[in-house]
Amino acid sequence: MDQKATYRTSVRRSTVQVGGSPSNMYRPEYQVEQFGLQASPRDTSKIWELMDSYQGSDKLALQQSIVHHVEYTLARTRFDFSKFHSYQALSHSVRDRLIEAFNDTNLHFHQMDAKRIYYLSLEFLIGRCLQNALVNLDLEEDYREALLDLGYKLEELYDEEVDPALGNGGLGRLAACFLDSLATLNYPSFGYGIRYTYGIFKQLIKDGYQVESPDFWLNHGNPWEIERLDVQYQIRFYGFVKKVWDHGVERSVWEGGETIMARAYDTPIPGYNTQNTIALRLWKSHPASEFDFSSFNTGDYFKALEQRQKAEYITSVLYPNDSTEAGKELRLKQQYLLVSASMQDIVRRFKRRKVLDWNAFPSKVAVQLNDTHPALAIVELLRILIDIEQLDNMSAWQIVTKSFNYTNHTVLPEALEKWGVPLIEKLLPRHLEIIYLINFLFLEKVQQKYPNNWGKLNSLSIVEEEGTKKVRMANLSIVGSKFVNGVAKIHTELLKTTIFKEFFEMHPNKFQNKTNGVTPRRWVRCANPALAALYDRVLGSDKWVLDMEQLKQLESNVSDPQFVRDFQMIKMENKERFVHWIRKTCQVDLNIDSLFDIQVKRIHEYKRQLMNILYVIYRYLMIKESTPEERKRIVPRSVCFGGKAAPGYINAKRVIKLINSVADVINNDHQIGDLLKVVFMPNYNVSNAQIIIPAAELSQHISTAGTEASGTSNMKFIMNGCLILGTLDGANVEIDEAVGRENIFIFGTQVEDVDNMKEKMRNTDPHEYFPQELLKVFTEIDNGRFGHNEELKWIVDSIRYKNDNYLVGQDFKDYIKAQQQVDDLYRQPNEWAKKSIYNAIRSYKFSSDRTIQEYADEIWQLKPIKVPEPAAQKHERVKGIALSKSQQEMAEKIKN
Ligand code: NBG
Repeated sequence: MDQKATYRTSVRRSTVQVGGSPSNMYRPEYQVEQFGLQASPRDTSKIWELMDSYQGSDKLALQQSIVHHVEYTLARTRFDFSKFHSYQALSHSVRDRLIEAFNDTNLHFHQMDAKRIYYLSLEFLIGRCLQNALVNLDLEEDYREALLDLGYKLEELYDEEVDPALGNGGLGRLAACFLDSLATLNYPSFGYGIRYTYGIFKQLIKDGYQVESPDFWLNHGNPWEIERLDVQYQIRFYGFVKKVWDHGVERSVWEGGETIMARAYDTPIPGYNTQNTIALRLWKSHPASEFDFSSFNTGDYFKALEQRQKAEYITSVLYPNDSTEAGKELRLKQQYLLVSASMQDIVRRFKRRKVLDWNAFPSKVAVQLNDTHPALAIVELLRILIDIEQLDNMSAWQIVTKSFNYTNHTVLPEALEKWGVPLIEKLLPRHLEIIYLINFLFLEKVQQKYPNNWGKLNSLSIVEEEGTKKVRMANLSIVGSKFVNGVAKIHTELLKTTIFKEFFEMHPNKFQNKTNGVTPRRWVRCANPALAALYDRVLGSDKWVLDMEQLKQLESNVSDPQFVRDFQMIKMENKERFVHWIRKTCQVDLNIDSLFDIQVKRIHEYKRQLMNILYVIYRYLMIKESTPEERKRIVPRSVCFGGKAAPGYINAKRVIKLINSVADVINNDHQIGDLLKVVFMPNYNVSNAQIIIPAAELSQHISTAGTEASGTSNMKFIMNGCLILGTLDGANVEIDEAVGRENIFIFGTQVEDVDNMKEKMRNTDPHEYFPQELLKVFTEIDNGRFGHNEELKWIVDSIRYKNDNYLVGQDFKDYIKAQQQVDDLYRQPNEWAKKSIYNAIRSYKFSSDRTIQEYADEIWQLKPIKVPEPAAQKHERVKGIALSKSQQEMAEKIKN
């Protein structure tokens, strides 16, 4: 079993070279001249020779490398190192191997003068790195064995890693899945983001309330990043624009204000089963100079230090996307820092080409804007091209609009970014001028197409004129981009028919759909190793990890009772792991035979966690009223919630309180026993998602139709063999198509009826509008059944008087019906298992490999470039592009 998809394992494992010394696998050879670099006056042949092979991967080599780091990196003695130190030493050892592949990749892309895609995002929710790196490098087994001899279990060390949480939710996690697929599919690419000192806050639950505490994830160092002291760019804020005449042309010079530095920190992102290892480059702000000498000389030492701190403050904290971030100067500074440093880096890389031809820029650079947060990159590139590189306005604009693309992730009007003109004018005066220039050029076109149509001009304009003038970042992004995409079919349709209707009418070909996806490496292979092993065994190899469509072959296995039993066993083991974790983190004992029903995602009114908990109350009341005979037929349930509420989002925080209050009552009601349990799992993040998702049997994705752009956890759940209870919203629509209506529980108002239903809700007496089942639940809450707490009443009030904008009341009856179908099916374990399996093996469309392939073909026009694999013989190693025909053949032979 376990035949590997490529020769890689055999190459790595055949490197039996005793000692921590280099293996006998050779690295590709590149010549300095090929880089257009100055040949060094020194003879570098010795250095090349010393660096021409890889580190060994046999057991002894791995052990030696671990203990090497214990002593020389961590400076611990053999008597004095803990589990955490072992994790650190192990990580450094893995990092060494990552860096080899990373350096080879960078050299190779450079040498091939590859077109690259740059993914700009204010958030990257990458989660833990160790296991992912081991799996992608195919070294998990080797390290597991190596560690056993040293007295450590690999899995225990995984738990020592802090979870880098540099994102809020779906948008940041999507960016992380995309990087994994970009590396795996050998696409030349970079992720650019911010190295926040504090990630998303840690969520604690005290007395049922959410309490936020800072996430200082760097407390114990971060072995996965490489600090690039030599990659720094100056970033300017404030100041003024000076106009100068230069050979009869008026030029703008942005001067004065403050400058700081952005410094690069690279995290290597390895592909699966390939040498290709790309960079996630995160920027951290630093003071421009070590000291403000003027204050220093006047004796104001502390003022000088204060300046330093002010600069560092810019990248200190990730904003937890809520209303409080709107209009915040610091947030705008973060956005500008990211885009300015990244665009300077991209331009520098482009200028290293032998011949400088700006028109070639779009054939070498594609930039993807992850939502509008990095939209200023459009303006920044224009500034660089016009003010610094001295291109004329029109040529610069041509280059920019061929290089950028924009992904929209929401249709909720309150989430569309706008920045006040006065703030931009103060912080980025030159950029405001350029925005006006872009708008002028664009509105001229609008005027040509729709003469004197003020309505059109008004809604298409980048600048909103009503009240305080604002810059509409979505409009800027659309105007400055070649392509605009939504993240699921239904979402893209809504973009075209609602919020971006007028843009779509003007430029129909600009709009595309790219349904989201998730990486099967992290979400199946790492999170659910037993399921992965079952696939390997039945399919005869692990090729499915790279080509999820292979899972189609398993359709016929669904009628094989042994296969179904294997699947059930795996689910049971994952449930056990989960029960254990819940006991530890929530002090609740779950009934392993109950249906594990899970809703994990940010808490938001549109996601309707409220509807879920109101149903739980309804179910509780039903159990209480049932006769002993009826009880026997009740399906036991464990309903688990997880997710953070933005600190300023009062209604969301109240929902958390309600869930906890209900849990308190139900879990302590002896009459209920094991029939119903409710848990709120604190601090939902990537690493606990890896425990939660594989254990789920039912997962809820129940947003009001038309509100959830896509959702991505729905994809992770089905990949792990879980049924969905959901509305026809976001990617659920495509999941429904993929798995078949008989394998999913769909309910609720459909998107085309939502407006009518809202209208009906506003025009109907609440006593008629809300079904009896729900009114009964309201009464229990009002009466203090879950505590005499005003806030619980306010939650009910938030929807009770014609404010039910997310249609909880409208959909409740249908939801109860769907829940009954869930129970009916769960009473037939075999049927349940089969349907779960169909979900898993029909989930292939939702691999982020498929998504990235579509972006590459249809948006970026990007070709994969595979980094040469290690060569077994010195003379066989790949010599970059200078390869002769016979060498190429040789290289091919090694590959096959
Ligand atoms: C979120 C949507 C999700 C979607 C992710 C990733 C934002 C602004 N949007 O539905 O709410 O799955 O983006 O596309 O975070």
